[in-house]
Amino acid sequence: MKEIYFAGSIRGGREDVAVYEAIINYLGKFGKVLTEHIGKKDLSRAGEAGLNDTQIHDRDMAWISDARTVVAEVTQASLGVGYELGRVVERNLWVPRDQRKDILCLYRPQVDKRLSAMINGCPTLNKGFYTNFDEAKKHLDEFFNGLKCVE
Ligand code: 6K6
Repeated sequence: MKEIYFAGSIRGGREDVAVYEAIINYLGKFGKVLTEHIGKKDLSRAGEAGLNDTQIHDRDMAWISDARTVVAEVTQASLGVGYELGRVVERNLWVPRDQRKDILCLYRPQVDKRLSAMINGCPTLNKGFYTNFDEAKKHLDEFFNGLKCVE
């Protein structure tokens, strides 16, 4: 089964954790989600027990490397999510086409949380704007059905 790296805000703010949980559950249709903990309500801004920041960084980068796709919910701005997306976009520039990771950024347009130009303006990031969960699911269906090889 193909692996999916889901990215969502942690220290950037946990206001959207219920949205992350719903997306992660739906992603189970398409593959194994490596980062289910991001949708857990008991994962607060405070921290994940037992791992220091270096261990978290190195583990997450290894998971990104393993993943076939990256799906990010980017409505709640997060330095960590932006960093992860930047690392994958950069990596895609240097690897053969068949090793590139497809990336989808889901965003709920809001006047007080405008999407960063660095995400919205990046041509190799797919963007899915949505206002309700049915629309998010439609973006996910289109994204995964459009991949050349999904198991
Ligand atoms: C849990 C709660 C607070 O700190 C933790 C442990 N930290 C993390 N655990 C797992 N992934 C993390 C952690 N901190 C950042 N990340 C990765 O960066 C996740 O994959 C998220 O996609 C992203 C969130 O970054 P911030 O800047 O919002 O924390």
